[in-house]
Amino acid sequence: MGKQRVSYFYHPTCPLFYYGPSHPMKPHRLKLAHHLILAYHLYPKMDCYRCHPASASEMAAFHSEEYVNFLAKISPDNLRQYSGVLQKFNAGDTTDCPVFDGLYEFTQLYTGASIDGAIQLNQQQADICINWSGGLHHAKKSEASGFCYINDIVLAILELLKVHARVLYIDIDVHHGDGVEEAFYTTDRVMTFSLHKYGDFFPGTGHLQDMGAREGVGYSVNAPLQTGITDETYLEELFIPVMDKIIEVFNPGAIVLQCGADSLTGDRLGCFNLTTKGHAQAVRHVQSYNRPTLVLGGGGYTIRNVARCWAYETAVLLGEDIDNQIPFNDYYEYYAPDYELHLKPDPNMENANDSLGNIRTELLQQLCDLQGAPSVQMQEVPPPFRTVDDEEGSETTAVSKKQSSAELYDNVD
Ligand code: V1D
Ligand code: CA
Repeated sequence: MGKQRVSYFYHPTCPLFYYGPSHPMKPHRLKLAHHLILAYHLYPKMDCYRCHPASASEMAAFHSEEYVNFLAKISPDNLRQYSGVLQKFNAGDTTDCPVFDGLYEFTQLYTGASIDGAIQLNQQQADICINWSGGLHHAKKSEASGFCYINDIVLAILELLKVHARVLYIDIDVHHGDGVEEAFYTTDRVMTFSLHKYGDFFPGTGHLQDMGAREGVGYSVNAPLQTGITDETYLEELFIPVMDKIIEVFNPGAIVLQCGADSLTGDRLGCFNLTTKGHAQAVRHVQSYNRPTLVLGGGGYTIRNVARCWAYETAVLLGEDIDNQIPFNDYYEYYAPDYELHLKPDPNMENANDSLGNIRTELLQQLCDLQGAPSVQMQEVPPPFRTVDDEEGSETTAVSKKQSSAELYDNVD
């Protein structure tokens, strides 16, 4: 496989938003990751862009107008006037989704970057697009959920579907990718594959038997896992065999990979025992299929490890070897005491996954059953027709600004 062209989307304002002092979601982690990427000299090896802010009408391709208007208007200063709708839209201090200063602008930036990435893939300007600020997989059509407000993933997949007959979504965040699954539950044009902790864990969905409905039966793939899963079990017993079968039977034209880093060992909210190398091996394996791929962030609450993970995965996607010693950068002290890139598994954590063979067998059977279904067109089919409306819509409005190397040096924030 030759080197793939990688585009990287980063907006310097995105890390500045603040969910609040006791909230585990810290957009500041994006700045740590970006500074590691700069310090490892990865930026000259990719095309770097500042995204456009997504507009309300772009968001309304999936979300209800009423919900988008609410997000655009709500602020910490006018919260009291909105007490009724706050509950309806699951936002505010009593929920996981606080209303903080600049909330709407934050959603515009992380969403704009995912849409820009999808457009670049559609136009074959890049083979891989990276947006570590995206991947907010819990947001619903008219509801915030689990720290997520706008579902940038659903919007990016809708963009990819303008060109590709089938899109595969993969979710390695420790939480179930419920918002994306729900959005495409009844279609055979999007397959969703989520691996997640299941049982007494947010959001509570993602049972092995949840396979899709109507046209979409068999196209939702769920791997419910238990605490303490290790690299070897995750990859060899489940991720690789199931992924290989998905590619064989579904043959997607494009892939969206959500790389939530809360599946790493030592995460503040997560409970898996994956290392940076194991997490990145999943990314490398997806890359080996050589399809246009949008790579997104997601959860991740031990922020020094999130930065380690996403910087390393950027290097992996670029085909670059990087040193285990963290290079000096503005946030060097975060990486004390070892100042190393890679995480070691926790030797004291028990791996409670003893029936992965059964889960693997059931999922492989679910995928085999798709091969037998007479109505399914798995061969390469021409992409659906693009309408004039499509051409006039997102493609002309969504423009990301390419960053020169000099700008990146001068303005690393
Ligand atoms: F610990 C907290 C402190 C303050 C505010 C929220 C939390 C917290 C931790 N875990 N909230 C959660 C999860 N919510 C519940 C609630 C109890 N029920 C009423 C709901 O257990 C939400 C976890 C969200 C995970 C988000 C994500 O990592 O999947 C993500 N992916 O992309 C972006 C975020
Ligand atoms: Ca997941």
